[in-house]
Amino acid sequence: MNLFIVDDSVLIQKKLKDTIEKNFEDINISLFNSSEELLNFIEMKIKKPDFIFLDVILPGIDGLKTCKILKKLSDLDSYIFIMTSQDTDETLEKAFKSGADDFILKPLREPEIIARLKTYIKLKNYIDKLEELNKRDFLTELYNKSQFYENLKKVVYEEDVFSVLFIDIDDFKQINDTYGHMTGDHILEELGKIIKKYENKMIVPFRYGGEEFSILIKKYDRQKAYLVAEELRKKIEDKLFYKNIKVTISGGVADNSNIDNYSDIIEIADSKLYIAKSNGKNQIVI
Ligand code: GH3
Ligand code: MG
Ligand code: MG
Ligand code: MG
Repeated sequence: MNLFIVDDSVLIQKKLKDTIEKNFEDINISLFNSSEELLNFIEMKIKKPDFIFLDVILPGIDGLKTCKILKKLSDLDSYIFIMTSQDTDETLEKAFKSGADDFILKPLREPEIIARLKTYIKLKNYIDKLEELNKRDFLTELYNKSQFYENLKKVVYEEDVFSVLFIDIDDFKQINDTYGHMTGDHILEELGKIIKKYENKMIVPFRYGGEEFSILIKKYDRQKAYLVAEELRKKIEDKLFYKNIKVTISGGVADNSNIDNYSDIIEIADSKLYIAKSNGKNQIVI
């Protein structure tokens, strides 16, 4: 976790840094003497602060104004502690109106800093966990459809070359009808696990819908993505699933050459999948 300290007193910076380092592991601390230094650093997007300890009286832009600026930045959701020796209702009110998450009086008291930071770290860990859960489908543990769209939109401007693979299980309705829905779910779970093994920095799979999956493959054009898809198709064809049931998949691959926007690539991959189905299933089409 990243923690930024902004104070014009080097002594206070040091004291706070020592206190935190003594009591917490895995917290990376950066020090700033002024709001300008902090804002410039944040603008460079090298590091994102999870916590900011922000002094009120500073040379140049004061802490309360800076707090307001920080809270308006959409890609920043840092927890901001306002620190001040001004023990008045007015400062307290101003601090919270500026968007501060907490208010700490100077001189700083070590047990107070530790206790408050501990609480917020716990809270942050819960929030991170919930956010991660919200991104995934609980049956297969793959990322869900909304994540597919978010990732796709990002990849469109971040990557020069990438591919999308659409996968649909063949005759899944028949599996449900023959063995029941519970067995169907079990098979989906097993198949999801096979697909999840591919998840890395370059390959990101999603549960697109019921028995449909999509996979984003960065840096690969459709010929290379086809090889990944074929390997996956064979792996599934060769596996005996729950109750020794055999399962096959069909897939369509598209890459970002000649597309105008992200929905084009979905349409192309989907149309290739349709061809794979009409050509007899258990195959990948590019
Ligand atoms: P095709 O080869 O043409 O894809 O045939 P299909 O039977 O797989 O076709 P279709 O896509 O129309 O049917 C999908 C079926 O998948 C229908 C639905 O009951 C089943 N299904 C979708 N989501 C789930 C799920 O979460 N669990 C289970 N058990 N079944 C699901
Ligand atoms: Mg000061
Ligand atoms: Mg389907
Ligand atoms: Mg199907």
